[in-house]
Amino acid sequence: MTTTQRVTPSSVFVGGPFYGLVNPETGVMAPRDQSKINRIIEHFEQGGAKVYNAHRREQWGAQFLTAPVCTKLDYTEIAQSDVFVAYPGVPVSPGTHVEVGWASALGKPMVLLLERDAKHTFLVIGLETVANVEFIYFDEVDEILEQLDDAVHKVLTRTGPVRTDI
Ligand code: 5HM
Repeated sequence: MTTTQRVTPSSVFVGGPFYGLVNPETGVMAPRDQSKINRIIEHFEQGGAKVYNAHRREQWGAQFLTAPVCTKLDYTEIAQSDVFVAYPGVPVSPGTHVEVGWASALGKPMVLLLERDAKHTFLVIGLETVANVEFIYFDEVDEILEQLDDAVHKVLTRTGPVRTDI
């Protein structure tokens, strides 16, 4: 009997809504919003991967870097990562959409986490035609974690766009 070994990443970039979620009164993201990102980070770190993430790096809003510094860092870290995993966001995260564009153009394997029954822009939903991407639709973060390793395995073992029939 042959068993298929799951392929796991050595490094992951985790993106998602940030600036719009920082509460001006506390200066940081709400605990529930932090947790949505943190649980994804922890999942990969428990699997032994190096995780790049701006939210934690910038202490959830308490230690924002300057725009030029974080832009260059994020681009470099995405380029260095085996896989890009992100919440494009509801409401939409402008910075994450920029990152999705970079990751696509860099040919980076991607897993995008999409709120079920919400509106997502056509250029994200249509990414399968030009990128190696898996979508995970969710209501709760637990649902993401159940599917994440399979989705990552799929993108790491596939080359090129998912759909070539269009
Ligand atoms: O536009 P928004 O802040 O939601 O963009 C979030 C994405 O931009 C994150 O995935 C993060 O990697 C990056 N970002 C960052 O690195 C965003 C901000 C604030 O806009 C920041 N550092 N200070």
